[in-house]
Amino acid sequence: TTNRARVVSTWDFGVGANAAAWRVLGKGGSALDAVEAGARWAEADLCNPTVGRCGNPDRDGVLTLDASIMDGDGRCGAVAALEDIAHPVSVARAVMEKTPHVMLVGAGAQQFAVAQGFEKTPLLTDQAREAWREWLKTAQYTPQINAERQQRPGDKSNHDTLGILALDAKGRLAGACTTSGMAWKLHGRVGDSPIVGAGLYVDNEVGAATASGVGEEMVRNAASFLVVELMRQGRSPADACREAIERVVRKRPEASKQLQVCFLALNRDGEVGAFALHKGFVYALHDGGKGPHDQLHESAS
Ligand code: SD4
Repeated sequence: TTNRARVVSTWDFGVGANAAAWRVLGKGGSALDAVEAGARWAEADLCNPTVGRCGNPDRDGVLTLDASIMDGDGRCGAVAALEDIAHPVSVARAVMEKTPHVMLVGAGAQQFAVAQGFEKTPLLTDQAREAWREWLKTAQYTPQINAERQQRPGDKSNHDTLGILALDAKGRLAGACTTSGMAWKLHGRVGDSPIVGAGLYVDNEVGAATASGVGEEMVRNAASFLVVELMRQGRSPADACREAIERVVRKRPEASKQLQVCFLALNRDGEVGAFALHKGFVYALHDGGKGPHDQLHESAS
């Protein structure tokens, strides 16, 4: 039924991503088209230091992008360490739909994108280059726990990823994740966002999950897969996210004091839940008018 259709996205910029996704979902479009539209909005229309164009570069001054997309039927595609292509989520979708593979990286991903008609264009902004030059003065890699509200100039934020999950009128789920990764990362570093099961996982039988924060922890714990599997065992989305956070802490109690990890989940009934290691994570929900539009929710932590 239509009244279950909804979309949820990480962080406050999720409001804009949800609005873009709803232009698809509200007309009866598919969850897959909706999450791609939402992620494309974050990659292009938004000038944010952590997603798409305007993203902060790695420590060599190179902007590299990671993205994934997954349909509830198990199809998925991803790109990692992609340079100079404005819409990594759409390249990820092309990997899913036009190749026998699920992931392309670096130069090969770019070569594939260009062959598919994506334009090669420099994405590093003057602001991001300036932020990098500032960073070089100390060259210290210290992820900030709550980076999301800090804005340039003097921005210290080095993470914030758009994770977006949708349920459409036909009861199908899909998700996407797109990011420039951790600012000042080593050149070649890949985070969780393009790793299916870590930064994103979707299964029509159960639900969908995505993550934001220090991606190494999500990879270590196959975290988005874990959240979906916990829901499969009967946990609510909120409980599943909380239990996955507990797993992260148990594995690395000391490190967990210094880094942020956030999970967002949506089950096949349209129930939404989130949990973060530290205070400060917010997500946006758009359900097309039954509830509050584009409301930002403070996650439990
Ligand atoms: C990464 N998870 O590359 C991403 C960064 C992020 O909120 O989510 N920031 O590790």
